[in-house]
Amino acid sequence: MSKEYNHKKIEKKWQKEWAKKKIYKTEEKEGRNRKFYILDMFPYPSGEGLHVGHPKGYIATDIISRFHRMKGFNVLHPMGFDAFGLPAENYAIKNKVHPEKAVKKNIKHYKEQLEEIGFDYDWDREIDTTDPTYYKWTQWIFLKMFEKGLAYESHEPINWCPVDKTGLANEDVEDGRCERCGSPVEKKPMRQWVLKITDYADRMLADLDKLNWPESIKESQRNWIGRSEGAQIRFKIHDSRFKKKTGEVDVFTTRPDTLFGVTYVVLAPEHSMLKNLESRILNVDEVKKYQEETKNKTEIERTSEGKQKTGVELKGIKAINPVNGEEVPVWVADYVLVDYGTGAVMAVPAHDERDFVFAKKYNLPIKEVVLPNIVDRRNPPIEGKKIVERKNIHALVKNPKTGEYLGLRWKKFDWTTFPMGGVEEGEDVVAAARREVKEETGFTNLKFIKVLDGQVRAEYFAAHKDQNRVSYTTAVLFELVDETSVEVDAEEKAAHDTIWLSESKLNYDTMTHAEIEHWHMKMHSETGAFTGEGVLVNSGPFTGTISSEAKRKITASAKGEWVVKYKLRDWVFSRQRYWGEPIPLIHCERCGIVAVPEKDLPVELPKVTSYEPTGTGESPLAAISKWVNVKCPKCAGKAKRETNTMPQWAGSSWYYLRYMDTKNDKQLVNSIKEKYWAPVDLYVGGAEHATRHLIYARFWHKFLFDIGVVSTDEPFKKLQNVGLINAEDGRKMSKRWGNVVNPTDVIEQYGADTLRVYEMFMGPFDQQIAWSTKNMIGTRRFIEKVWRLKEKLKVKSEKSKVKGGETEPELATNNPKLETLLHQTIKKVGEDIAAMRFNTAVSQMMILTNELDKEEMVDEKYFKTLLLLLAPFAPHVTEELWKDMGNTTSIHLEQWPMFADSSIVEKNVNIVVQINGKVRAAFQSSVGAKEDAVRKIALELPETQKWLKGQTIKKVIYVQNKVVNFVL
Ligand code: ANZ
Ligand code: ZN
Repeated sequence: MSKEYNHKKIEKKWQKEWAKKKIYKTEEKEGRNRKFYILDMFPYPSGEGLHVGHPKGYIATDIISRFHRMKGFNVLHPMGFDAFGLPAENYAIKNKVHPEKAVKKNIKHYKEQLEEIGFDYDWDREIDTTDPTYYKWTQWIFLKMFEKGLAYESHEPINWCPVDKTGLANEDVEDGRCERCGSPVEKKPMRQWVLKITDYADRMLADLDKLNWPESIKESQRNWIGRSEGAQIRFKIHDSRFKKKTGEVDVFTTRPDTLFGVTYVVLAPEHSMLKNLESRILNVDEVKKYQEETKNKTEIERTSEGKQKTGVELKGIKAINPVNGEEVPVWVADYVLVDYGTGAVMAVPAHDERDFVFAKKYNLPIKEVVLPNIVDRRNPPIEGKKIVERKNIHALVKNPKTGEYLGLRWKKFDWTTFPMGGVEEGEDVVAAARREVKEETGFTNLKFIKVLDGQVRAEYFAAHKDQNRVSYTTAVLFELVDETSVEVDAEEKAAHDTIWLSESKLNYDTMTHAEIEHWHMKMHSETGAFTGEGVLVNSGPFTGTISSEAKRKITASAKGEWVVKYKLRDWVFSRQRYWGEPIPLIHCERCGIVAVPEKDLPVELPKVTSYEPTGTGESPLAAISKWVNVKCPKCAGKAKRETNTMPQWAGSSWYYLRYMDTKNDKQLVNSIKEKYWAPVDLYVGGAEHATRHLIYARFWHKFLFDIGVVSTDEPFKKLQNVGLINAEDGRKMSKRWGNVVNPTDVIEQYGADTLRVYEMFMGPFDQQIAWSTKNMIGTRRFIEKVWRLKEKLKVKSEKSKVKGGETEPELATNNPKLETLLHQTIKKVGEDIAAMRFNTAVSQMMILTNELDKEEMVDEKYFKTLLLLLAPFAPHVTEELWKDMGNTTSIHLEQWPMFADSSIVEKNVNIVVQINGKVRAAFQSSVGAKEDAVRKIALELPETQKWLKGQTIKKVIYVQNKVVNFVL
């Protein structure tokens, strides 16, 4: 064995050896409680191959997989390729190769790149979603859905990408743009197949609670499913010339408590009712023109915030508010979407932002019916005291020179207030505010700025009057022009002093008014709508009721219905492209739509020479008459195949099941095998799949559960996200920026083990971090140090032999400190792997290595343990050293070391790394670690290196168990 660490020799050799001996071959065993199914999101084999960011997640799962195997688990850790869909097809078109060929080549390249990294995949279980023996089952699932009525044909307008020339699902659209190519999405009516995912909305939402997934992903799914509870309320529609009912329209509202504040009703431009009203709308041409204009707008143009809202009033048409019989105008406006709720809204500009903006633009009335209701926390109402209602003003007078506000400091009470007081009968609020300022402070030269929209209702105990007050307060904003003032009368003077308050003092700690927080927010907000809940005013018999109560009561009174709506839309499932699974249906002239019989699956994608998209709404398959024309399976009459294909997401919606039983041609998965492996114990992948793949897979899985194919109702028990690796320049790695680092190059120069350990050591696993070749070299040094430890092992033991025990060499075993450190390390590395804190596991192994390195000679036991702990991270070098110690079987099939009773294991402490006294990093170390050990680790941390770059350390201050501070 060579003395120098030569990764090139070692790594290739062991990869071959492992493959030859099939040491990672997985089979079901007895005793299911020791199974562990760990899964990576399988890659889309693009033409560009992997960059160093891609394998980060795979390295993590590989470590966990190896760790579980060493702990005695039967591990399933498979890999495959997701190869249907647009990227492969576009690549093929661009490079003028058939997608099938391109995909084969790309998969081969990907697999080579993955193999170089030394993963423990059982390649006998590899899958490829474009393989007919695989997609036979994708088609089979579709047929089952069709059978159960969950796949239906529709002609609704859908999202259409003009560049990719295909229809898209809502999940493929991001901020109104095609998720693939970034073009603005259009609406296009076309024939399509749709999957009824909405039937599963409630279960998909409820079951999120039982998943061990990152909270952020669960929250994205909740928002995507978008459950809203509210009321469906029916408005009668009148032809205003005849005051006669001509129809009715349902609106969906989450705020039926605002029903008395409705000042108009809006229909979406696509609302079906408009057709029926045509003959009665006086300005029908204008309305039709508007509908046409809407069609040409993209989704972003219609809905993005801050966009000008547009609309047209339906002249001659009125809606009747069911709760009070009030007649309100009806508008058509594109800020109302046809496919949400009922496609119509009751507009309440006082309490809804969009309605407010619209009402301001078109001069529609704004009627306030809900007031914020504040119960004064410091002076809450006292039970049993008299309740007195008051109408108040608060005068907010700003001195523009200083930015300060006029206040009163009360003498008898611990109060700080604005000038304030009651509004007299018939007095206008602005006049009342001027009067109070003059009476209380003497100032008379005020410039009126504005009345803050909306009153505030407040409940408090007024100590000076010994009564409970319910006040309705309006705030009036002024600017002080100059200090012109009149004499303040003696009584007022005795009550308070005039003071000036900086804006930072306008809060409930300084001010007595509980309303202040609301004023402060209002002073800086653009809109006037109060969108919160509160207490009802101007609402007939419901005035004084709080929103939460009023919602149900008003719904009942208006004969409305309490309903649940979802934002989730059914899954538009057909693509007008070539490279996808054919949808296994046949259109028969006589029998209609007929399923392809199960025995005829798979319906293979025909080999073609022209596969470019047509853009006509037809798939390229439609042109292949030999393939299209078939006999009807039912009546043997003339029939045609469905020519749309499935979306890219189809094959990945169930692939994790196929790994359990890849070769089965009778069943999607054998149920004994399924029961053995399911569910996936840990799934690792990118957060970008939160509302696409992870939604679709849960939907299909629940369906398969319902029809008895799988035994669990959720596919992935635990999910973990990978933080991206950015390029050294901090940007995303991309061919476009020319900043891509290819793992093949890194492996060639530094080795796969270095790549693996470095990617895990870079920082917390789920966080984004930039690549640094320099830091990676630090990791390589660590591996070299481990390599050199073997010298201490051999040379020393030889020496001791020669010397014949004359002077007993000091063996590390006799070192109790080291003994403790060893057990701490076993414990920590195991716990950290399980919790995916790989970076701290590595730093702990570095500490142990550094300590061992200080010894003159190292007991085999220590070295052996270090190798076992390091094996999941650096499988090649550990295997080589293991063999070198005389072992004949693979280290990867060994048992994970045990640590001694926790009583001898000291606790770890968190060491903070400071640079010039500023905290820059932290890591875990054992209690009582010596300065040089701690300093070494601290210096190797990527964060520290970043801050020290090129500078000299003048001094190191170490506070044991706490801080290491580098002074520059
Ligand atoms: C009256 C109202 C008053 C509303 C108020 C809000 C505040 P979420 O929570 O997202 O479900 N809405 C209903 N259907 C709509 C559609 N097709 N297009 C655009 N907007 C629609 O939102 C429900 C609220 O969004 C509904 O409640 C409705 O406005 C609006 F002070 O009704 B609301
Ligand atoms: Zn037929």
